[in-house]
Amino acid sequence: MEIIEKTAADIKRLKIQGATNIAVSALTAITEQLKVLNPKTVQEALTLLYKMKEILFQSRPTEPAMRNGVKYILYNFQRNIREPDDISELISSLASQYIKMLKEAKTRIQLIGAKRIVDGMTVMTHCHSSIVSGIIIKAFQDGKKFDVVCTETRPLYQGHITARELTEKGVKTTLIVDSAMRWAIRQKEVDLILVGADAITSEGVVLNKIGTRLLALAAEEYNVPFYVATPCFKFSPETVIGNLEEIELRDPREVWDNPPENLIIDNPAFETVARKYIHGIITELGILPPAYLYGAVVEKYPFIFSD
Ligand code: RUB
Repeated sequence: MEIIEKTAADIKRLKIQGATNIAVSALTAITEQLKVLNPKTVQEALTLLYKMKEILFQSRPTEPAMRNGVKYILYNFQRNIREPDDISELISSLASQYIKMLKEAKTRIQLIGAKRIVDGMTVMTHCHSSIVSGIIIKAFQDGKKFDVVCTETRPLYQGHITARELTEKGVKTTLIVDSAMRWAIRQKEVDLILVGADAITSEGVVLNKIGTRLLALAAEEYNVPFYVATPCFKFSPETVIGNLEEIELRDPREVWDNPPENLIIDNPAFETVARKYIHGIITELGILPPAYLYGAVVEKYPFIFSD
């Protein structure tokens, strides 16, 4: 399981970060690993898939886009009743289908989201979301003139990825420390906030990088529209039956590698944003009110609810 273990380790230490990148990398790793292991029977392939699932799911707990991708493979593979000629090839094509769905969703979200950015605006974001960066870059390439504010995102500075991606494309971008979030909304006269998502619950609650709820609260104070941009594949079906989406607690050494003895350091990766703070979720199915998302997922993606 060398390829899977390496990918899981890269996800855990954030060499691969962001829910979409994590899902794509995990499914690519499954394909590559199966090519090496080359299972000869359906049963053998299923045993390997379950083992890979276990390793990948342990890498980062708050990642339904990855979990739903593995589910997509298992759901469709188990419904393929004929013994396939080439098992690895079949699984590889299922992984590619899910990656394609993710990429098409991303393109559609960029088109929809970019329309919400108009000339003269200041747009703010937090952390690094490939979907949000995509929306901003699309609006910029459409010729819109606007400014962006992004947070640095302690402790691992994913905001630097956002800042680099945007400045490299020519977008006028200002970086702030996380605790200047509220200050920036007021002083930079922010008009629109766009954040990504790691998970969406049955109640329309969104989980995203720690600090996102604070940003939503500050947005409410200044009446700034707060939008989440995400494909529906981040829906967490476990939340329908009462389970809470787990919030990953990371290594305290990311916060301080040489702390004084007896100091307790908490390092949560994500937090929840209640739907009352979210003006809309920009998805591949359109801009949805948070409470509507569950119904849309049931209708469009039944595989998400399979065992
Ligand atoms: C990244 C993060 C991103 C979402 C969405 O956290 O919170 O907003 O994952 O990303 P981390 P995307 O850096 O801890 O993975 O829009 O690319 O799916």
